Amino acid sequence: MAGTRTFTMIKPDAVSAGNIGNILQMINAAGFRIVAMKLTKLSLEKAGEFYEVHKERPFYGELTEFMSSGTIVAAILEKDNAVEDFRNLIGATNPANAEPHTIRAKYAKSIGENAVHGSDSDENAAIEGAFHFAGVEMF
Ligand code: 3AN
Repeated sequence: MAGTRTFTMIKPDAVSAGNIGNILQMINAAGFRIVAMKLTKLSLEKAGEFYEVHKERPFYGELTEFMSSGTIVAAILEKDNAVEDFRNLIGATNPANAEPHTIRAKYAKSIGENAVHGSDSDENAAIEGAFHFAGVEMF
């Protein structure tokens, strides 16, 4: 059975462009409940840890530098079929390929600076949520 929670980050490009409110509005309108949320900033080391799975990819350095370049909003979201439904809401990694109604089509700048993160599996959703939040911060 598909899980009910996913993890997201509103990335530095979308925060600095003033799009936190617009993106949260789309998340709420799509029926997600906010379980945990905070404005935070990753150090280069922490960004490296978060994206450890991409360590061998050519864009790893660019990705971790970008993700530690400014504040982000981290959040845990709840809804039936959360991981898949949220991936559909955010759209393709490359905003040029994202469906027009998606968050990335509206707010992402490029494949690297693509406005939002969304977990790719129930297992990673749990790991990523626990990376940013203690149990007492989840409601
Ligand atoms: P998604 O975020 O759609 O799950 P992944 O997991 O393939 O995509 O990549 C993680 C992050 O790495 C992306 N959100 C994006 O910021 C960055 N990224 C992916 N592919 C590239 C690329 N070709 N060049 C630069 N950055 C990339």
